[in-house]
Amino acid sequence: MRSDYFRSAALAAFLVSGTTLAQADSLTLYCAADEAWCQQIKTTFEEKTGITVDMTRKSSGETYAQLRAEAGNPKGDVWWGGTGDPHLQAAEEGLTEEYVSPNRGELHDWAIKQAEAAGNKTVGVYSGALGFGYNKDLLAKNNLPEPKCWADLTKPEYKGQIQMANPNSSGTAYTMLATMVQLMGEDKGFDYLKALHANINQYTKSGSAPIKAAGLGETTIGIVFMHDAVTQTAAGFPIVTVAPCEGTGYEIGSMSLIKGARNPEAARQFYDWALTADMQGKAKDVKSFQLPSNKSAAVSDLTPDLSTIKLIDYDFKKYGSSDERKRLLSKWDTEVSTLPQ
Ligand code: S7P
Repeated sequence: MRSDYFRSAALAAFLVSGTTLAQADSLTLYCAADEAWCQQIKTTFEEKTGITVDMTRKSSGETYAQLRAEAGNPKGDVWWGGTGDPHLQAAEEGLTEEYVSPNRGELHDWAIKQAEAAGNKTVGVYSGALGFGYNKDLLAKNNLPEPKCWADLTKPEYKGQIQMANPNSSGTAYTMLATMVQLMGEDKGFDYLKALHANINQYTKSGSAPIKAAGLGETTIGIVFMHDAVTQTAAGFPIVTVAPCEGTGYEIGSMSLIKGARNPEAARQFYDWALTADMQGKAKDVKSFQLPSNKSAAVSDLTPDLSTIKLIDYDFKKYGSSDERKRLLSKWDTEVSTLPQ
């Protein structure tokens, strides 16, 4: 009798709202970090809460494009990880939801600043510096000098030896593009990217793919986040990580709640948990060596020490703005990617 009553009430609510009833026990997660870390997060959250997580791993730029495409009928609940710039762009375009977690006080200032720059529509979950890595065996075999600086990568001896991702799909590669513009000024930065293009053997979709390829001996050098190069060394590949001598940019890997989410309660539960020291401290177990945003999270000895790296004052607000990101990507498409090699 009672259960009949609840069934009819649920049916009436369904008919009135005209929408599918949300299942409180499920969550759709868009994850833009490394596959192993995304899997760990899915499994750990499921075990902890009993909530089933439908997780899709895509690169940062691709995830942003998916949110835009689904804006009229959102399918995801939370976007976790990936570089901060596209999260900021999504916030500006109203694709994500404002939220201040009760756990926010546990975070480093840089993670909170990222949230404030976006009217609390995103938050920093980790950080890491851009750089490159090389396969020391291949370098020796090809009789190449050790590259130490960004400038070295445009030298003719490295022709066909370097891989990076496409900045349209990859947050890592967009960080590279925005870094060169900030480090050298726009004209010189684009001159640099054009000269580098002559040495690139492939633009990959995912940001960490170039250093995985270097580990396997398919390319000598990969332009990636330094922590992604360290992952390959930790996995036993002959990879050396380089912090470029001129200085470099960095990311604030971020997390955002998707506007119009079907499971908003589960999404907030995930969000709060993803800011805890316990959750963030587990990254190193799957060889993800970013710096966690929770001040008390365990940090691996292998995590690159950002205080010893010459970092530029990366302007996240400007380079994560919708107009600037679109402008730079379209300029790269027309002026760099179309050049002959
Ligand atoms: O998990 C490693 C990592 O480098 O991947 C993220 C990256 O943006 C996702 O890959 P794409 O470059 O393909 O977008 C970084 O946030 C993260 O540190």
